[in-house]
Amino acid sequence: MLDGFFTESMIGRACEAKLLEIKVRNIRDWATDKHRTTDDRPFGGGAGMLMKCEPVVAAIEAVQTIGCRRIYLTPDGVPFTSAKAEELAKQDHLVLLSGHYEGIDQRIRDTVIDEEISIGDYVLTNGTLAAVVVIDAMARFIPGVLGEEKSLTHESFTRKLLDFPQYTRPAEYRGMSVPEVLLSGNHTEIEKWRTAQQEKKTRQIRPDLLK
Ligand code: 21W
Repeated sequence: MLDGFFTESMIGRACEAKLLEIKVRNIRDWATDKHRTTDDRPFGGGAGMLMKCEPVVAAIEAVQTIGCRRIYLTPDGVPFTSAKAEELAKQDHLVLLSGHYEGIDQRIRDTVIDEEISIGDYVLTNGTLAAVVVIDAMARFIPGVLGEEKSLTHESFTRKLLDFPQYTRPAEYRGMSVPEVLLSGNHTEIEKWRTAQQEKKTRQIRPDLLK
């Protein structure tokens, strides 16, 4: 699931260029019993299974380095933001733990986790995609990962406004014309129009961003 995404996409190219290194680990490799057990039933009852302390703690202790940040992806974590992505991009080494089953034994969090992140208020089936989201958003802040033409200063969430509408050829499609100003060549007017569109769209879709 992870290797596919990390070899394709912009992230794959960043890895080839040695801007980033990603290692995927399977907790099962740290299980010691003959069935390679990683889960067990919750004390106190309840549905589902929890990840056990021993294999998870052993896995993290095997990969951690001095000064690394150990992050658990969990629906009850701190909401992920662009600011967090930028902060994580400055770190030398991140260890991301994705939960499976109904969650993990609290003592894992208490011993080998530095911070907990949620990617939003919806429920996923497991934490794997959440780890991919965090890595993808973080990687864009590593110098060289975005192409030369793309620049972070032109990105919406550094300015806290939504994007303006964009058009390419043809100038007319199914009776819909490209706004006249974009064909005018007047760059001052184009900038003004784009900013006005951003403010209008942000007011409609995300008024919370304007506060
Ligand atoms: C979904 C795990 C539901 C656990 C008492 C305490 C990682 C995620 C996830 C998942 C439960 C993220 C319980 C946004 C997400 C993730 C899988 C339920 C039951 N009872 N960000 N806990 N949404 N999801 N826990 O789902 O692992 S980051």
